[in-house]
Amino acid sequence: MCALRSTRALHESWSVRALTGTQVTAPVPATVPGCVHTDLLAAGLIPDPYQDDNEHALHWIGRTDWAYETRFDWSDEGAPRVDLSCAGLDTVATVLVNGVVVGRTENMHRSYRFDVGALLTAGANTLRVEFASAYGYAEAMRARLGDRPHASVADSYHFIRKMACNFGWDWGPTVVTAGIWRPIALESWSVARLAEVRPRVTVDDGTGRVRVEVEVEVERHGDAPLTVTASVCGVTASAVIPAGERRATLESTVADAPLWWPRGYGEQHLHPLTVTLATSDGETLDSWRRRIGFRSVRLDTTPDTYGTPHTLYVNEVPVFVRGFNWIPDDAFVTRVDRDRYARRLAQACEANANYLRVWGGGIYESGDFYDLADELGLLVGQDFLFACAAYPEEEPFAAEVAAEARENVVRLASHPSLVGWTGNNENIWGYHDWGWQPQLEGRSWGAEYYFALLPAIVAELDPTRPYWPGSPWSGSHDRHPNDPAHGTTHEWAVWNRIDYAHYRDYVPRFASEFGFQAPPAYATLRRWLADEPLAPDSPGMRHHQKAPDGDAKLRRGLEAHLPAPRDFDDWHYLTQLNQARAVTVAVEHYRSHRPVCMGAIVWQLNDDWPATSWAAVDSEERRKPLWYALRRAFADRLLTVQPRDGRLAVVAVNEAPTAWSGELRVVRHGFDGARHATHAVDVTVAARSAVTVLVPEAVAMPGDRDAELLRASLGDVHASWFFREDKDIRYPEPEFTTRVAPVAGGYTVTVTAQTILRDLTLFPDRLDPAAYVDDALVTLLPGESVTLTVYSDQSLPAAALTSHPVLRCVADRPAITTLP
Ligand code: BMA
Repeated sequence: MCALRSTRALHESWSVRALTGTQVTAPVPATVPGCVHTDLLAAGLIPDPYQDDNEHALHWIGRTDWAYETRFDWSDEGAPRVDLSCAGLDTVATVLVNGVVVGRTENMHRSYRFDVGALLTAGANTLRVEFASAYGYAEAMRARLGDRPHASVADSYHFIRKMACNFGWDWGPTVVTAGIWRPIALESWSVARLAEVRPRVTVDDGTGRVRVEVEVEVERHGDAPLTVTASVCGVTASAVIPAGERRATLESTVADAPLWWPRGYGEQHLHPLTVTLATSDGETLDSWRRRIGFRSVRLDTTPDTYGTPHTLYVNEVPVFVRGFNWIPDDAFVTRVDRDRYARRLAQACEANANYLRVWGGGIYESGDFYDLADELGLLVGQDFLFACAAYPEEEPFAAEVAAEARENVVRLASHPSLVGWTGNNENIWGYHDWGWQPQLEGRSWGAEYYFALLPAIVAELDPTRPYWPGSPWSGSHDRHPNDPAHGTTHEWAVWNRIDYAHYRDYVPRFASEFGFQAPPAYATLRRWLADEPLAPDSPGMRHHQKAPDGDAKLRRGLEAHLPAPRDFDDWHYLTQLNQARAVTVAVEHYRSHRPVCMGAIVWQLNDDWPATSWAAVDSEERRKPLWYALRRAFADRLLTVQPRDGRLAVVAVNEAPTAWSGELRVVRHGFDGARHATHAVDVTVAARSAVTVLVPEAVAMPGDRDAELLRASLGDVHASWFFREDKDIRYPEPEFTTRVAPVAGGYTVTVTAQTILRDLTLFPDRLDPAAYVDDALVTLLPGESVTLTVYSDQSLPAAALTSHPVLRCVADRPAITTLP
């Protein structure tokens, strides 16, 4: 028999038409992979859903049934099997080839394969995929299975296996999509194909020997004996799969191969692994190739005197996790291409993060995302896709969840960056604490998934990776699921109810969520909102703030610390500053308590549309001041001033692989720059440890707390501490000189302070939307200077670059205009 294997993408000549409703009456050209919203937008039939409040007027799209259709020519090349392979259908789909139904699907998170050879004809063929309204499906399921509580602003998302945040979230729009969201192709093959390849890497941390086991499963057409071969690092293993059988395990041992390390811990060595399927005559039938990495991973949860740690070990080195929570980078996920993933992951790395948590209301992230994480050494924790709700365990959901979990655990198994699976986001907490139980009246809520099904699947298919039932989860049913002394913790009392100083009230073992909101960059607002003038409560601003009571929480958070904003520009700067301050208080507190605390994952890195949100980088890829603050707070070497037992201490935290030694100087300055008291001590901070130095009273006690600050320095790392809140300080009117010099790619802006300038920040996007700056939130004492580089290819007026509202500091108070 002649061996054939070919793939033909079917991404051309698609159209989409509405099957219900009256808004769209004719077929519209469609992009595949893609979704209906972006197709209607490209056709000029709808306004941009992200602009102003257009979202409201477009809800009908999610309530409409749609049909995607293409025609393609086909010539029979004699392959005994031709499969229609659908890598992702969103979501409730009926697939028809030449008018014949070949399958029905109801899970966006799975792929599907249909044997369509018998239906294809030489010449013209049609492929049609009909999508029923996701709302219609979810609401019917809810009616059948009984309602279940949920904690998000969205509705009915827990009754369909579809990206939850499509239904809206407290940072995202409601855009219930439909479409062919991942590649679709015809795959011709004969004899057999590789249905599943599952590499399992174990490293003997003692000898450094690496064992690569590859589990192979084939799909057959016919019964011939087969040969399967795996090659990695020059080692080849092969096995025969006898007639009638479908599985083989190939084992290789590799000696002296360089390991894969997280960034900051070593190199990211990746090794090609090739698996080939052949007939017994040696004719190749199929092949599979990925780059894998050699590393061990382990979660230490052995009880200690503080409770239950949650410490990640990679290659037996404990890693302090400095991370971001990751949400889909666009509510229309099909727009997120590899370049965009690359830019966003680079922004996480440049902020000195070493970890991304893929949050459970989004997707099992793409191959591109994981390939990039492998290359960058960014560790990834992937949630199973359950968020903030009680989920039904009845059919069809139990079977769908099992199938999607099995598929994605296998799909992602080759990626060394993936270091753990988590059962859900906040569902155990919600069940325990948020009044769900009386509403449920005994109905299922997902416990079987988190405590039985999912751990069993991970143990069976990927026993090398840790599984943790929830984020948060304390490790025991006998404890509160969000008990900070045990396991993972979400800190949301700050932001929702109490001031950010309360981050310091306790030490979590591993903070997997905490965060604070701020508006996106000014240029982002100007692009998406027509509000004239922009105001904190102008219509567009309100529409792009999805958090319940979000604006009041922003205001309350601000009032405790910063002067009252006098106009919109002031509000914008101060809320962004307050976000940076709040989150860095948490990160520095958590890091100062290593190794009791071994993880700080900020909510959230990115946005999925232009919004006031917890993100450090907005939807237009602009970095908020928080991003710059985190670059310092996440740096390997951190100096931080912390209250300790009624006194002040300087904590030097060193996550670098080498010791950090030098003279630690703590100086109490007057705002005029005078040195009132100094404490100097030699310190050595061993690699991956922290040293706490109490500041002597003579230095720590201010003479005039309205006009003094502490500054600590160790080498070129600095920390500062103010004795009062900015709102209570009578800063001198800011005086400074500036020098703007053109340089390749933009300008340098040198600011020399004549009075204290706190948290000096430049916002060049106000002059050129493409412009950005290399640093932010710099505090200068009189006589000190900073040189910032502004990147822009525009001609930016020096006067505008160096004055309000482009150049800001806390004491720079604009003339009063009115703030509604
Ligand atoms: C947690 C997250 C998200 C949410 C965030 C901010 O609940 O898991 O669901 O967006 O807080 O409220």
